[in-house]
Amino acid sequence: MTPHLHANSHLDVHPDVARALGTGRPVVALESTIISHGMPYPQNVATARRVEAEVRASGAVPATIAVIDGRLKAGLTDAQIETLGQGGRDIAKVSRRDLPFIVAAGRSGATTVAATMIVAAHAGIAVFATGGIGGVHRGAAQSFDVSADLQELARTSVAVVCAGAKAILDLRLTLEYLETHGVPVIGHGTDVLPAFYTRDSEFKVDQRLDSAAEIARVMHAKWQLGLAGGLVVANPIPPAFAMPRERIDAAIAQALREAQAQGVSGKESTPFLLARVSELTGGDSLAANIELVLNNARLAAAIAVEYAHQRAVQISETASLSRPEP
Ligand code: PSU
Ligand code: MN
Repeated sequence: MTPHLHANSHLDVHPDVARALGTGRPVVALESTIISHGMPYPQNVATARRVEAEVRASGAVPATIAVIDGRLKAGLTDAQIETLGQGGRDIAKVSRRDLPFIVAAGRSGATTVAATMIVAAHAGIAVFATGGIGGVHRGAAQSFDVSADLQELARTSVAVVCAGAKAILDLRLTLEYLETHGVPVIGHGTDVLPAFYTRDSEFKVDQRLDSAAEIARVMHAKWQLGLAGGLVVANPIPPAFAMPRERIDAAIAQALREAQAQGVSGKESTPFLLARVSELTGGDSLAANIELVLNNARLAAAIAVEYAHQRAVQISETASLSRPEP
């Protein structure tokens, strides 16, 4: 029988990231579909670099994740980020089902939340920051369009810090799906699920937690209980950058009508809607998008710092308990 090669034989962990992980220091994973498909060039590349800098300034090491020439990467070079940003929607958008094709063909691709969680978990990274997660699309009862991000949250043990989900999705059904699959949804300083450009929606989160330390304790508790799978940490956009609800709602309604008229479906659906909503709202939505990602990077770094600290304390307490009496 051929011995199975572990996923790590396909994985390159950047030396800075490997050093941090090896010494128990905090690391934050970052996705790359947001770079290639989520924002226009060159703002996408500038944002990716600012997000990495923000993670560093907050005391953690950033690991931007993608597939480059068939290799899973945890931590990219500036040149690799530039390539993903310039390529834009010509770059393959890689979710769970796409990973084997891209790796087998030695191609490059930008990882979605789902694929980024997979690579982060293989690398041993517990915290991940992004803008918005995928979810249950409006009209999913007919289209069956449910993002693979949700199934990944159900199975892969990574905490995903986001600004909630865009209202291009059915937020109520997205929360129902997460509940069914046992994925905790935490509101950071909020009782309701933020809707990306706006700080709130009409839907309650499972639990409001106001500090990174409390969030890290819930992560430890979940995984120590043997409850594999992710957590959603929903962090509202800073008030100064939140957008008027009516403006966003009108743009979303128009984008959805256009998508239906043009028969856009499958993996094209989310990038199409994101691009149309940002065109229809002009530069304001891009500015808001950038600010909420930076805000999520700061919170994710704070959570990663607390998570690493709590783990170090637990390890030293366990060691002193098992030490024989003098
Ligand atoms: N939502 C956003 N911005 C994004 C995405 C979603 O507000 O950039 C991207 C993320 O990479 C997410 C993916 O994982 O779209 C979901 O795509 P799909 O719905 O096809 O699973
Ligand atoms: Mn989909």
